[in-house]
Amino acid sequence: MSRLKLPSISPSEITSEAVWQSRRTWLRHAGMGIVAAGAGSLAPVASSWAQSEQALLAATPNPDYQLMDKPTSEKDITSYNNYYEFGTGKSDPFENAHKLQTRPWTVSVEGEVARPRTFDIDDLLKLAPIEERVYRLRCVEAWSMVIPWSGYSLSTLLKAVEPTSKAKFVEFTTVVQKDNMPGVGSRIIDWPYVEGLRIDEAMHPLAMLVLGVYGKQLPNQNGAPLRLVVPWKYGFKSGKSIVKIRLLENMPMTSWVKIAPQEYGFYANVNPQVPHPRWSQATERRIGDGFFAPRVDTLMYNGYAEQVASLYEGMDLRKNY
Ligand SMILES: Nc1nc2c(c(=O)[nH]1)N[C@H]1C(S)=C(S)[C@@H](COP(=O)(O)O)O[C@H]1N2
Ligand SMILES: [Mo]
Repeated sequence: MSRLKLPSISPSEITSEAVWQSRRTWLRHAGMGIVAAGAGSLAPVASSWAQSEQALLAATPNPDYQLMDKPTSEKDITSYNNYYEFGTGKSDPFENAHKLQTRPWTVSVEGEVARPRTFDIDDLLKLAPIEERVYRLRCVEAWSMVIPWSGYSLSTLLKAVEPTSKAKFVEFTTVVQKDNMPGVGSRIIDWPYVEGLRIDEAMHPLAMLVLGVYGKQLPNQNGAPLRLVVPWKYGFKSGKSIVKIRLLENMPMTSWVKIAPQEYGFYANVNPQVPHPRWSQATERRIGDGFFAPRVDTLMYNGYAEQVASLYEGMDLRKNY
């Protein structure tokens, strides 16, 4: 009888996505009530995308932030991106972001706070335990992904600087490195890319300061070394490679509102009932599902209504889009 021959896989061939998937299986067996997605496939990756060489970032899965949705592959998450500083094509960030300098890196937190402070990225990596949370990401262009982010609530950082009673809004400014960013020569955006939140949105536990993805530090194209992720809003609210956070009394002007205020609002909450002036927001294309896969219904607040709807009680969501 011939012996059963298992394919031997060298450590360099094991994608961290596969490692991540086996950890999910372990979690399920450990009885944490999480349904892991089907076993990670070890399908060969396209030659243009190899296992990324990001440093590992240990993160503990937070059982309060998991999803039944199948996670998007690490390959898709790191090669299909919006990061206009590196070009407007979906593969431009993957192709061009290697030039971004992510060390040394500081984030200045200032404005209406009792204790303004400049944090070094290494301080931010240690400010709170790093959690893994699986969130949906819904781009305003009507595609979406399911992403296992690593980080902690933005509120942890904001509390550390003690917002004053005048702090009603938070402004996020992202990095400009002219020599390293081929996209900033174009005039589409008046760089730097600036985004903002109301203070109660910023303090909501779902709003996340993200330092990693799939158990590794963030790849540059995903916003290294740190970014924001606000899962109930369209993806453009989640600024990448943040260098400055300002707490303000008044609503800040933000990049997309400046470009086209009739198309992009300050709130930008995911809302299938309010179409973009040029396309419907009722459904979305899940990246990785294949070209012929049916579109997915877009959920109110991207599926986070139970957690965030109360923030917008009494607001006209057609006006405050
Ligand atoms: N600095 C900066 N941040 C940005 C963008 C950008 O062009 N520049 N694009 C936004 C948009 S439109 C989306 S959908 C998300 C995409 O994040 P991902 O590429 O990690 O999926 O990043 C957001 N953050
Ligand atoms: Mo987007």
